[in-house]
Parts: sequence; structure tokens; C-alpha cells
Amino acid sequence: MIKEAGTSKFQIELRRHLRAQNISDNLVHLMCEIAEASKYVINAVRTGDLGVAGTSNLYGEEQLALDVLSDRILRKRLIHSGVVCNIASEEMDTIYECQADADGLYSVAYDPLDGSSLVDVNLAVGTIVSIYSGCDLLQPGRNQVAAMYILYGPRVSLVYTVGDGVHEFTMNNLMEFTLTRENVRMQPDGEIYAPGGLRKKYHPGDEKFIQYLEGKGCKLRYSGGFVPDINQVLMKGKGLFMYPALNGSPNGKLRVLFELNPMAFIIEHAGGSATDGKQNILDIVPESLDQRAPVYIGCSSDVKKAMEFVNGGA
Ligand code: AFP
Repeated sequence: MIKEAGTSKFQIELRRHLRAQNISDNLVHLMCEIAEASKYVINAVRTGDLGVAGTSNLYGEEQLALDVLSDRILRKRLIHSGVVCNIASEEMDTIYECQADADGLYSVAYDPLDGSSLVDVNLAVGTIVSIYSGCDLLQPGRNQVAAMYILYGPRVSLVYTVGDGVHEFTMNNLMEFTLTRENVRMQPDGEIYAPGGLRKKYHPGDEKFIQYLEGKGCKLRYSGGFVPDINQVLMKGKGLFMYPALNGSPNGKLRVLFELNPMAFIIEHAGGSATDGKQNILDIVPESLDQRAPVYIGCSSDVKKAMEFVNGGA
């Protein structure tokens, strides 16, 4: 935690906060480069073309012009950072190799504009980033050295962890990210829930789990954007997001590398947890870039309860 006489925590800028962590200069540089890239992404979100790009991503989903542009912004910045060996993006089919493995280099998996289909109705969207040391991107999320997301809402905020607390920064009038919450912590028990997927396709255990949450008085809070929905669960400190296995989609919808690992790393370091119903999300050993998994993520006792319902024990 930063302690400096005469300095309000609200004046602490991202780079200074990162430098006070026990991480390499290269990682500080990399995370600041991603924060810089997000300033161009928010500009694209605010003023860019809302149409389709005429291409599809590795999931066969139609790409929007904004997906493609945001991806180019991030990738260019990562390449120019000089500290990245491999890059994987939800919008690219294969790994982009920048340079050979060498000491002090990192690999990055990211979703440049999660929830892009919500921009045309002016709802919040975000960028999600996962960082590993070395070249291997197909490793369990527990091995991440850093995870971060940038939320483009009424305000632009950036949340990161390097494994020692979860910290929130907000973009000010000068487009600098300054500290707004340090060491964000979650309660064990939730009061809101955000359930993704068509309810008529839910398995019986998930249906019963929803009834349990409603029975204990949880309020429904779902926007359809993973970043704002997770941000709400994290910042309120009392909630759960789920996107379960569905009839016809046994692995749900969300992607292990680009969405689940970074968010699970952040939520776990804030005192919450994340499971696919059987194992901790961070223990999944991914076999491919496009791997998906069901997810229950948020307050730890709600996540534990979800596992009981999913496995027929409740
Ligand atoms: P898009 O990027 O296609 O808009 O999908 C967003 C997302 O991956 C994630 O942000 C949401 O949590 C989830 O999909 C919402 O899915 P449903 O529309 O099925 O609820």
C-alpha cells in the first residue's frame, strides 16, 4: 500500500502505484502501455463506426468495426512496448508472435472490447487483459502475473491486480488514471446476482440455485456486459455473476483465456472465488485458445452454494 506524507491517495497515478508493487520495470511499462491504449479505445467507442466489419472471429462470431479497431489499437501498443513475446486476442485466430522468449518478457491474452454489441444501445463495455511471464499462453490462470480490466462507462475506470490486492483507478480530466480505491475486498455473502444465458436452457441445478438466491432476497442486476457486471459485483462487494452450462452449450459462453482467467484472478485477490461448477476457474489447464467454460464468480459463500446446487447436493 502506498503511504507518503502529504500525498492524497486521489493524486496517485497508475504508474506510481505500479512502481510501488513488487514487480519488474518491464511489467510496469507493459501495464502502463495497456492503460494508454485504452484511451484510444474509449475514443473509438465514443465516436467510431457502429457497423459490422464484414469478418468473423475465432468463435465464428461476426466482428464489428469497433472490435477490429480496438484489437488493432491494443496489438500495436503491445508490439511497440518491446516487452511482449506472444499475444492472443479474442479477435485473432492464432497467437501473434512478437519476439522469441527471453528473460523479462511477457505474454498477453486480451479481449479488446468485450460486450461490443452493447455500444449501439449505449451500455457500458470494457477491455479485459491477462498477463503471463514468458511465452506460454496455454497455462492455468493461477500462473498469471497480472490481470486488469478497463471499464468504459459513464466514467472510465481501470482495475488491476499483480497478486497483492485489487486496486481501482479512474480517468480524470487530464486522461490520467488516478487511484480511487485501494485493496478492494469482497464480503463472503452476496445481495445481487447477474445470471447470463437463456433461463429456459438452464439445467435443474442452476434453476434451483436461482430460486435459492431469490429466496434469500438477492436482487437481479444484469447488463449483458461482463466487465460492468463483474465490476458491480466487485465494487459493491456483495454479489455473484454466473453464465452456466446450457442445454446445447455444455461449456456456457464465456472464454477461459480472454474473460474468465483475468476476472477470476482479480475476484480471488479481492477475497471472492470462481468455479466452473467442478473446479476453480484458475486451475483449468486450457487446451486451446477458444476454450469456454461455465462460470460462477463472486462472493465465496455464494460460489460454494452454486457448486452444491450444480452437483445435486443442495
Ligand atoms: P458480446 O461481446 O458478443 O457482446 O458478448 C458479451 C459477452 O461475452 C459478455 O460480455 C457477457 O457477459 C455475455 O456475453 C452476455 O451474453 P448473453 O447475451 O448471452 O447474456
